[in-house]
Amino acid sequence: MSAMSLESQMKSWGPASALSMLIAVAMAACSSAPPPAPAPPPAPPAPRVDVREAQAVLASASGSLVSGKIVLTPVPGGVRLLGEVGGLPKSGRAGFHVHERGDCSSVDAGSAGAHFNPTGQPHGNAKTGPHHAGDLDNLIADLDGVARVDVVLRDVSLGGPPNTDIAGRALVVHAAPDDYRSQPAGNSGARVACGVIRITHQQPLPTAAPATR
Ligand SMILES: [Cu+2]
Ligand SMILES: [Zn+2]
Repeated sequence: MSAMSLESQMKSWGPASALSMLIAVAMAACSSAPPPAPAPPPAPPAPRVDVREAQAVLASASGSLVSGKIVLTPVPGGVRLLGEVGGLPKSGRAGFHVHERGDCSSVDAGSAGAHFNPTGQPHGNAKTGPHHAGDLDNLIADLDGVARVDVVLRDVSLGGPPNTDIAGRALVVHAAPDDYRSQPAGNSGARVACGVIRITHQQPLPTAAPATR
């Protein structure tokens, strides 16, 4: 196409065509503008887990022959303890508590600390009045010195808020029965077995927003 013919063609477009070109250019500029920045994602929530089971393997302490294993599972209103403790006095009774520290390392299990007591209550009977959250009924041994445990400890959790969570604390068996009255521990004597409550089955709970990293 010659210069002459291009010039004549541009003249033939007229003002209307020039306006169309301007609009087209303006629209192209609009469509190529960057999209607005997306809103920042919400902060990821704290990780949560659903604890299905924990176990405490009770090893002898204070030179005793007492040992056992307790499986702990969440139930409505508390935690169920199921298992056996052996090596107890035949047909005897023995104090049994959740203690506040999951540390059974000392020979007399003194490392497990006091009874789990997040609400500042006196020691007592879990069935009949004020008591530590970790207070349990005495173990009752059979003629072979074996106590079968199947009890629900109320108002505690596995993996719940720190003031209810017994995971990572210790189960302790004593040489003597708990009188459910004497302070601070029911006069139940030496600690003859101790086991840390360890989570064995758990799974993440779904969160409101997917993790961003
Ligand atoms: Cu105790
Ligand atoms: Zn107590």
